[in-house]
Amino acid sequence: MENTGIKKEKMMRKASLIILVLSGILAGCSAEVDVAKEAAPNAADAKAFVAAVEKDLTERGLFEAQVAWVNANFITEDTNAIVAKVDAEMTALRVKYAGEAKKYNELELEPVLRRKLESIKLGINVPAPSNAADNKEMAQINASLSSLYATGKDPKGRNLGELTKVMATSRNHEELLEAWTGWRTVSPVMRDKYARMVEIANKGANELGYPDVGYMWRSKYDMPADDFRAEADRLWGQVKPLYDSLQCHVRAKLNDQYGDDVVSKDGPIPAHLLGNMWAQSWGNIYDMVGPETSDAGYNLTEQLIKAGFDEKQMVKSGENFFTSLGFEPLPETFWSRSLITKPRDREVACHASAWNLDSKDDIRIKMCTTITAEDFDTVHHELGHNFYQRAYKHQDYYHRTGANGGFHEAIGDTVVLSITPEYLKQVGLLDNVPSADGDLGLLMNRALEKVAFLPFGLLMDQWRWQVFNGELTPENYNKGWWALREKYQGVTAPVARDGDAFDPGAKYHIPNNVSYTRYFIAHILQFQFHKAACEMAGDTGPLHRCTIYGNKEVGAKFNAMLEMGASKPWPDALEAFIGTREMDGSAVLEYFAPLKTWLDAQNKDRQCGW
Ligand code: X8Z
Ligand code: ZN
Repeated sequence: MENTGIKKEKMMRKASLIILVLSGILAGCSAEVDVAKEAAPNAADAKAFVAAVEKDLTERGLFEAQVAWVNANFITEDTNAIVAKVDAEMTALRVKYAGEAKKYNELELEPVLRRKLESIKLGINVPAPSNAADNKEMAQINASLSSLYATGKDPKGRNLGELTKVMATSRNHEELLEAWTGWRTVSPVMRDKYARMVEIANKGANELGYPDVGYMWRSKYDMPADDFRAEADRLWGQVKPLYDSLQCHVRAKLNDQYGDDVVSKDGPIPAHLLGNMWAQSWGNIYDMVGPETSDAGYNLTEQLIKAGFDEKQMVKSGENFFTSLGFEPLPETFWSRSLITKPRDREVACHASAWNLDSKDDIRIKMCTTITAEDFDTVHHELGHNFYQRAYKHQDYYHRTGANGGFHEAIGDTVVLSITPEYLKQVGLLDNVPSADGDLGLLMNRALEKVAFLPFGLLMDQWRWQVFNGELTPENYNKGWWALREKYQGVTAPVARDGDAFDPGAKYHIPNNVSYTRYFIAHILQFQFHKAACEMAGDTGPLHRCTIYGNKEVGAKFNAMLEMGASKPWPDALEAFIGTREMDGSAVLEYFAPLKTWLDAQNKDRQCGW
């Protein structure tokens, strides 16, 4: 695993040491003193080290990504074994570099270099200890968890795509419960593996000098880990009153639909009734909870079907939005290499993702697209990742990522906020733009997706932070999970959970170790981006009617932020686009202000809270 650039650098350092020792002897002073002096590395050494690491990881990154791509597109015992082997090798290499980076801890260095040295450690998502056996075991566990999730089936043999459809469309609570509990049969087998992974990864974090893995994840926001926790809480505090109003109204409508035996009037909402497998976004129950007097008058899923859209057209439509902003079209290889339609005859990881394999132009998405409004949004979400990746491709290795994780998740979503009726009419997906009478309906639709998501976006990592710091032990994993679901979302398990249940494992990002606070942050940032973009465009109407479609001037400013990647701390990137350096939930509140007034009027005689 030794890398040639670093080997050369070491040899040169040895040679200069010999020269120095010799010159010391010639000068008649003590060789030991000079050796000690020269052994301490200087800023130039640190710079050369970082450059060599960046070069090496860039070169090896292509193969690592190809292996991961093949596995995710063709899941078998063999590709799981291959991915585990490469993962273990790459983790060992990264851990070795992180250990070497410690040499430069005491040096006074320019901020960019110091930040890159920090990234050498923090860039390891789940670190392993230097001990090879633990590293290998963890890589095998991770490949296995990932594969268990991707290939999971309920007792009737239904996959997640089929169960998702039931959750979205059924209004029969028994059928919903069966799908909900059915999917959760895939995860009990994950629990012990997950617990062992936590143990090994924490050992790895300790070797790198961190108290636990959760602390590492919170350290990726250009501020101390504890400050970031407080920042996330502050943002949640800003938007919580809006969420609470939505939860209260939705609960009352579900109570009307299903009755007191299924949904109480004052407790948490059973998790199987919200139109989504994880109750994380609720757009699919609009028909039951939307304002009766203010319907936007269209259903995007129906419009897409009516227009005869196929999977590729869904993606083409997303590309067209980005090119309208002045971005270059996707390369030909995007179309020949992406996975857009679920294959019939092999196991793939259907959870949508966006890739850049060579850190240049080999951008691709992988998703089992359905012709639904939900996936129309997801297509734009994924392309946001790809256009970001391509915009920052000229940056150095450690800067080829989002300003923070939340930025990466917010780019495509910002475009989604521009999918307005006015836009849909322009691209031929809608005949008539609804009048202002439909505004509450439009806002409710958006709130069911975006506001409902906020507490879920936060609690996923609240759970993991407690798991990684040892507050939650494996016997309490599931109890702790439901305590957080109830606390933040006001959502409860629809049936008592078995002792062996491991419900967090039934959500993609847990078995795949994808940190999740990024999505919470993105759901704040995208409204800040949208508001600023609409101001730049000179749009003076309500935010939910503003679209930046076709606006090349806004596109150029957006691109300027994207091109920066992570080359500067995120407040600089934010300032470059919107002129302020703070994350702020008030853009969310402004966007939904008319809906909040309406919700509070609806809730006037209801007992809110849970
Ligand atoms: O995982 C995703 C994307 C890929 S980064 C499809 N999202 C989160 C989820 O599905 O749970 C997007 C929204 C939240
Ligand atoms: Zn994403």
